[in-house]
Amino acid sequence: MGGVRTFLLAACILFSSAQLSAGVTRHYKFDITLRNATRLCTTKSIVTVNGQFPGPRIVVREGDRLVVKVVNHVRSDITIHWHGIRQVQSGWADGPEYITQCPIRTGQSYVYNFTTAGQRGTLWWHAHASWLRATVYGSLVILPKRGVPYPFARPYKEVPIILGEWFNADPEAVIAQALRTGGGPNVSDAYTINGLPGPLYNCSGKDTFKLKVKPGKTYLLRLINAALNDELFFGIANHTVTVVETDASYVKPFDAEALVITPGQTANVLLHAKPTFPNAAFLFAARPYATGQGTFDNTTTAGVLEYHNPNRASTKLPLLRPALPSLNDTANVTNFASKLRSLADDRYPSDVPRTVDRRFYFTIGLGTDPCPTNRTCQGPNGTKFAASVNNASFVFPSTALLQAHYYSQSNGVYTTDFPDIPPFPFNYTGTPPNNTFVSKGTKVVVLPFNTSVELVLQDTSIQGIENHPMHFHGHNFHVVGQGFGNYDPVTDPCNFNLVDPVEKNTAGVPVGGWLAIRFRADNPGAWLMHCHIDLHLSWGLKMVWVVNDGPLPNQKLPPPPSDLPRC
Ligand SMILES: *[C@@H]1O[C@H](CO)[C@@H](O)[C@H](O)[C@H]1NC(C)=O
Ligand SMILES: *[C@@H]1O[C@H](CO)[C@@H](O)[C@H](O)[C@H]1NC(C)=O
Ligand SMILES: *[C@@H]1O[C@H](CO)[C@@H](O)[C@H](O)[C@H]1NC(C)=O
Ligand SMILES: *[C@@H]1O[C@H](CO)[C@@H](O)[C@H](O)[C@H]1NC(C)=O
Ligand SMILES: *[C@@H]1O[C@H](CO)[C@@H](O)[C@H](O)[C@H]1NC(C)=O
Ligand SMILES: *[C@@H]1O[C@H](CO)[C@@H](O)[C@H](O)[C@H]1NC(C)=O
Ligand SMILES: *[C@@H]1O[C@H](CO)[C@@H](O)[C@H](O)[C@H]1NC(C)=O
Ligand SMILES: *[C@@H]1O[C@H](CO)[C@@H](O)[C@H](O)[C@H]1NC(C)=O
Ligand SMILES: *[C@@H]1O[C@H](CO)[C@@H](O)[C@H](O)[C@H]1NC(C)=O
Ligand SMILES: *[C@@H]1O[C@H](CO)[C@@H](O)[C@H](O)[C@H]1NC(C)=O
Ligand SMILES: *[C@@H]1O[C@H](CO)[C@@H](O)[C@H](O)[C@H]1NC(C)=O
Ligand SMILES: *[C@@H]1O[C@H](CO)[C@@H](O)[C@H](O)[C@H]1NC(C)=O
Ligand SMILES: [Cu+2]
Repeated sequence: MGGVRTFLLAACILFSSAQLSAGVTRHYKFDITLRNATRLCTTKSIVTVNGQFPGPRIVVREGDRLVVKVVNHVRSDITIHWHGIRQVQSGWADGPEYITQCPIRTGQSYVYNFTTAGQRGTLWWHAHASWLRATVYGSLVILPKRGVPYPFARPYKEVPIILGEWFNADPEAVIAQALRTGGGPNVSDAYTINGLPGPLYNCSGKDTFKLKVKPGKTYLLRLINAALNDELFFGIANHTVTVVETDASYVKPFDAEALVITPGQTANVLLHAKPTFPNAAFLFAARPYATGQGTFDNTTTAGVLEYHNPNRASTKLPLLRPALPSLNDTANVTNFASKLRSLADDRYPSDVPRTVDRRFYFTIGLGTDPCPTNRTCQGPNGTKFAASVNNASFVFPSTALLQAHYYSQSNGVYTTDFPDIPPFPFNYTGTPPNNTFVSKGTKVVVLPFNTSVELVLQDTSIQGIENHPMHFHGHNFHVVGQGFGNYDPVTDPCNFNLVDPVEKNTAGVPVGGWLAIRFRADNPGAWLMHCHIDLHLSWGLKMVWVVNDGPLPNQKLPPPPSDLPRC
């Protein structure tokens, strides 16, 4: 998609100088349509953008403005989220249904209009309504400004690699059935690389992503985990890669044989091709890091790394497989996470808050809802599965929360009593309490503009400990600490990293452990924080931070666009 390019008028003095940097406006049109797709010998109708799966690739430069007109031609309501985009003063373009907008109904359209100022790296976009992101996703690459180099050697080529999750069934029917019965959902049938399951599945050999490389060259792989419900290990046979960026923030480079990448995360890695033609081709593969109690899709997706040699038919070469960590190799995950450090140099300093205005302690995990009378339910002990933050299981309002906030009409839409700490203490990673029922509601935390926040996310053992990848909209956060067991507010802060903590928009809370993050609430709006495992999101593992306007003109949320969908 080329799109019209017009120069951005320096019209809006509401925007800070960083946002006014000379960028171009790039226009895209996203037509939400159905198409038939065949994988694993199963043909089915899928929801797509412009008939493409994966969806269109967006490549812009830092400072460019994106104007994307989304037109919904399918029966399902939809929204699009620009995952990792800060959306400073453009909260109306963030996308999560019933939080920043009502969904785009059949036949309706909505224009998402936002800048990429101050950001560079690999991000992505996806549907943020029900489970539609199973097929509605694509990469969003922000190149550095022209003339600004990467803080690593310039790669010969750049290759987006999107990991996905394929269901032979309709994903909408799968989550609908799970929510109705209260049990766990049917699992997916395959993982995919750029939409293709690869040769390790039956009836899939031709659906294999191939990456041809030249000896001696360096390739930048832009990895994205778009899978609905699974954290994944990724590795390439006989190659180590150098990790240089995660979640569109540069990191101190380090070598890895295998990566762990949670749903919602991205990672840029350098692949150094061998200096001479090897007598082999190499599989790169992804399979789950699984910590939950439920069943999961225990399969492996793979693509082929081929050295391009015009004198030799690569198909005859032996195909080597990577040795990925075992399914429950938490030590490997912890080791990988501990290596992630921000650059924290003169050019890319860390802006981790050194002082804290507000501290929060949130438990995250599963729980239960009672079974409706006269029904049988398939959750634990005949209940229904649920999930919560501080035992509050978030219920979508029937109108967009941000609109209610903007017009000061929260009454009947949301309440501001989200608890700062768990409502009843227990040994969070020990024996679960007898009563595992969650409380339901639409509760938010309200923060004055520019509050510096420290938040500890604590996994619980209710229905089993599990690694939860927590994603925050509208802000990046700094991971200042993590550990296993229950967080100790006296001793654990002594080990916090306030020098070069990694900056993320999505981070895994260790299985049976805790994660401490800091952020500055410098973006007025209503911002969802949630588990990026869509099943847990559907069960209620989400909450909202409302950040109030600041005193200055460039610290206020502008009025909603005139085409904002109505509920
Ligand atoms: C998908 O396939 C079905 C059955 O072959 C056909 O009726 C339908 O028109 C196709 N849909 C699209 C969007 O091509
Ligand atoms: C997008 O937003 C910018 C900044 O507010 C504004 O100048 C421009 O007119 C908007 N474009 C569209 C198509 O709405
Ligand atoms: C889930 O799996 C069960 C058992 O195989 C099957 O009967 C059911 O139709 C599946 N549900 C969906 C939504 O595909
Ligand atoms: C492939 O099909 C065979 C025969 O039907 C079956 O035994 C095997 O488990 C299948 N493998 C996978 C990965 O689905
Ligand atoms: C791949 O790695 C294996 C195990 O380390 C080694 O035996 C083999 O020689 C390597 N092959 C190539 C082509 O690099
Ligand atoms: C997952 O699959 C592997 C083989 O592919 C098998 O060895 C392992 O037992 C399976 N694990 C689970 C938990 O199903
Ligand atoms: C991982 O799984 C293996 C095989 O299922 C089991 O023996 C081992 O105890 C598990 N390790 C952990 C850390 O759970
Ligand atoms: C993680 O797994 C990879 C691939 O199996 C292995 O090379 C590496 O040594 C492991 N690291 C740790 C810390 O277990
Ligand atoms: C439950 O079923 C009983 C017997 O069939 C019926 O009398 C009762 O009204 C039902 N209750 C509800 C809430 O539907
Ligand atoms: C299910 O209920 C039984 C008896 O009421 C109880 O002993 C058991 O702990 C419960 N299990 C769970 C997973 O809640
Ligand atoms: C909490 O539970 C864990 C695991 O059973 C146990 O090791 C720990 O001692 C318990 N902590 C307290 C304070 O009881
Ligand atoms: C939980 O239930 C068990 C068995 O009914 C009982 O012995 C125990 O005291 C209960 N624990 C709490 C904290 O209520
Ligand atoms: Cu989760």
